[in-house]
Amino acid sequence: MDNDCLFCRIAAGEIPAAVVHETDTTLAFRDIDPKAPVHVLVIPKAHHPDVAAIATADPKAAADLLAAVAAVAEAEGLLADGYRLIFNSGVNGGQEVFHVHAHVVGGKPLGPMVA
Ligand code: DGP
Repeated sequence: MDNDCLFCRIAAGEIPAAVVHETDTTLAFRDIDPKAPVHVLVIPKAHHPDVAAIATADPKAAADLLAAVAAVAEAEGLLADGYRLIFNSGVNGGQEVFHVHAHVVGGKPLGPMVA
């Protein structure tokens, strides 16, 4: 755990969050500033800064993360109409919290992807 990392502290229960799904290795909670009716962040409990880092360091943790995304999408009722999965990566990607997280966004038509 990185004590200076916001999402490590949420994973440790030190900072409250609206948790919607949890496994031994992952945690999913609602984004504090939702951009759609459903906006859930899915994180590994272990600290990895971004998606490339987790894929390289621990492929099983990356697979667990995607399995948790699928479970959240099903639990939030997103499978029928679809949703968007976003990994903002690095400064140019708009990443603000450097603990890898998947944004699961849906509950309304999102239209085409824009950069
Ligand atoms: P990103 O730009 O991809 O690093 O997204 C970070 C997201 O984290 C952003 O959508 C807002 C969310 N966020 C920031 N601080 C908190 C917090 O304390 N609690 C929760 N639930 N979400 C947070």
